[in-house]
Amino acid sequence: MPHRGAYRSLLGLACLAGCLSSATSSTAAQDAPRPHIIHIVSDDQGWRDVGFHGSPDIRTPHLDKLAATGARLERFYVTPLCTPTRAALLTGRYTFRYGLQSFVIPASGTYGLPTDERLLPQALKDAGYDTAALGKWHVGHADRKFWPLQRGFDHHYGYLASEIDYFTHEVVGVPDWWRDNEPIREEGYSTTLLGDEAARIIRGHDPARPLYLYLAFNAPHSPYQAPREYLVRCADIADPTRRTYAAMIAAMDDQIGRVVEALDQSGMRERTLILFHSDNGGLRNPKIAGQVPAEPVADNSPLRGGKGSLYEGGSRVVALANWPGRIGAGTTVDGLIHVVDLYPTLVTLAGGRLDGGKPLDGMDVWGAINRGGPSPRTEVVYNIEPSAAAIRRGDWKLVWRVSLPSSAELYNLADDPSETTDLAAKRPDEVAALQGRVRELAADMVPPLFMPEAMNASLKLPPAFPTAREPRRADDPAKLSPTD
Ligand SMILES: [Ca+2]
Repeated sequence: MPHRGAYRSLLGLACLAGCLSSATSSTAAQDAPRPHIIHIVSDDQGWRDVGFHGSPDIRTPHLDKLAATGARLERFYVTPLCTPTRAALLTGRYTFRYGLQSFVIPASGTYGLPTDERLLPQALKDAGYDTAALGKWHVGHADRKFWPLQRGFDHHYGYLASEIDYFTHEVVGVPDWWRDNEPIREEGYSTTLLGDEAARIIRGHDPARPLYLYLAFNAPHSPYQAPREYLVRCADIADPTRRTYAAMIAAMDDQIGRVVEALDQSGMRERTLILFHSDNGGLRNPKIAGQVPAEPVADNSPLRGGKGSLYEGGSRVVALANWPGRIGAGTTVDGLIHVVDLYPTLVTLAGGRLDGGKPLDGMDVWGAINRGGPSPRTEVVYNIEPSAAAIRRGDWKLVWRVSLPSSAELYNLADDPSETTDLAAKRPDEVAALQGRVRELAADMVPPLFMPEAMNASLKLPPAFPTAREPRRADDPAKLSPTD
């Protein structure tokens, strides 16, 4: 492991390079008008579960059109789970720096994204943007200090915890549907309600004021539920769960179409950057489906693994960017982008300041997005937690499980994007170099907030006996039954 001082020198050089890159991009950004930003996030959508990635049965005409008239971000990385990706998106910083690297905040969880982190909406608001968050939050719900209106959003409509029923808007039987800090009861399918709200906000917005609209759909996360009209539309899909999953994506795609239509009608379209990406890969492991058990029907092919996994299928997700006249139609961006990059990229586009918070892991990647040029990013941290880590530098990727029995796998993603051939035994030098880098980063790791709370909660749960029944009195003759 390099000396800590040497690491800090390297870090300084990296920061300098980042600042220079940022300055160049800032100049480019100053030539552009400050855009409205519509930031759409889907939940657990598979890599191939979109028309423009060649899905044989999922139809997404509105997303396909945005991709065809904008840029496909083909190496866009997030983290493998909901809470960490949303935290990384909001902070521009890797999650191991503030304790959200392990699992998600469960429905019973009382912790949240630490309030000393400066969030993207705060930076955009300081730059003069109106800000609204619709849909899923999932970075803290047990205390109002974690809620969207307390973290930089002018408006919030949607839900706060982990996973809701699409029709009742309940999580584990408890209502979780809110408007601006107040609980509300509404009829309707959540995907449609979120589209309604997004269109309403856009149509009522003064185009002269820049808008940041964060639209986080719960689709197509479990539970698998869709309105009948969409199930009928997907009737050609034989597997009933896959059919419902496809219907959920179709419903979301329709709402994205309505958002674009509202932008067109309000005269905002030409000055609007639309971003779309999933928060993690599609579900392939039913053990991490959430509150409601779900069959894995998502398709991440040709990527390995899925949600919760350190393989590419967990973190390399479907993504696009669209801004008429600013992003060339049909652009394919192959440069590395991580969701932490959105903070500095968007704040710079907005003419905001990056120096109001803690040191960012994100880099300004606008030059890669709008011109399909090279990305300044050469390294991707998939995750670093006490029991496992994965990191990519250039084309080399390490998947390192440190809990016993430990293992280290090495892949060359240029030659082997599906991670079929472990080269660790053949390239011990690459393994050692990547392990060294993980150790450097892990020196700054904050313990996961999930662990002590999960331990505490599980110790307080009642015992799990096979059946519940009234104990017999000690003098009950039946107690003596030899067959009992
Ligand atoms: Ca998710």
